[in-house]
Amino acid sequence: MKRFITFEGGEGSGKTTQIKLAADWLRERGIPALSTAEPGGTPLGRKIRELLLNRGSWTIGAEAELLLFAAARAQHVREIILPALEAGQWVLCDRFADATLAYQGFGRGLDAGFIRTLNAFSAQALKPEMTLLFDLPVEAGLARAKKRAAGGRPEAAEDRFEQEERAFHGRIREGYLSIAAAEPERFRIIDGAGSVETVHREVCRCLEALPQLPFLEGERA
Ligand code: Z5A
Repeated sequence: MKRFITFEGGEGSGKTTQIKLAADWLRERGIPALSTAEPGGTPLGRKIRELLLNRGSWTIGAEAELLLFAAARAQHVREIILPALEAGQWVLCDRFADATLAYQGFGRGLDAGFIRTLNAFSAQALKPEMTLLFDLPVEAGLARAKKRAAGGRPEAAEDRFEQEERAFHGRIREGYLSIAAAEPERFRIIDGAGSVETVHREVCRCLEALPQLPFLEGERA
């Protein structure tokens, strides 16, 4: 069975922290897990990421932004995700197609129908088996991101998305919750406000609940 699990949420919701812990947790149980992220994951994706997060000075319109995320995803799916799934690895992905609907659809106001079509095209119709949505009030997420940016490392400086107004981030949060409500069988909504350990335990519970986990048989015995 192919295991493709995505981690989604607004700014500072803790996805990146949790995906690393989840991948380690799986590997400790003998499950080959690949952890990857969008935009990025491939050399082309990393170039596109630099353009998109743009801590420089050029302008990117909403339409160009959408197409750049789609291009990064198309390469990521072809070069990394599908081969890993074919090789029997579990793939954990930090953001995927739902992010495009949340950010470019709900956030930027681009047409949701077109985004869904473009998402299916760029992902070769691949859909996650399960999506963990880390939900956190906007202010709390932005405060975490600001604290990280204040750390002084250039790569942690605020990016184009973090510099957006609060209302933009509010639309993203509501957008994610409505995408999740439309597909309750795929989504698990996790309260991102708890401690790293509490949230990790919740993630493990979601992974353990997946059917036919070989390691669970051993742990229960
Ligand atoms: N984007 C898009 O518009 N369309 C698309 O199709 C795709 C993406 C795929 C990518 O930015 C941007 O691209 C993203 C959406 C857009 N922008 N935004 N916003 P990115 O990859 O650089 O960043 P990100 O995906 O937004 O992640 P993030 O800002 O790094 O946040 P995170 O992954 O959710 O959280 P984190 O890195 O795990 O934690 C953030 C900080 O909080 C960090 O200092 C942690 O130590 C701390 N943290 C984490 N968990 C906790 C808990 N539980 N308590 C306290 N502190 C915590």
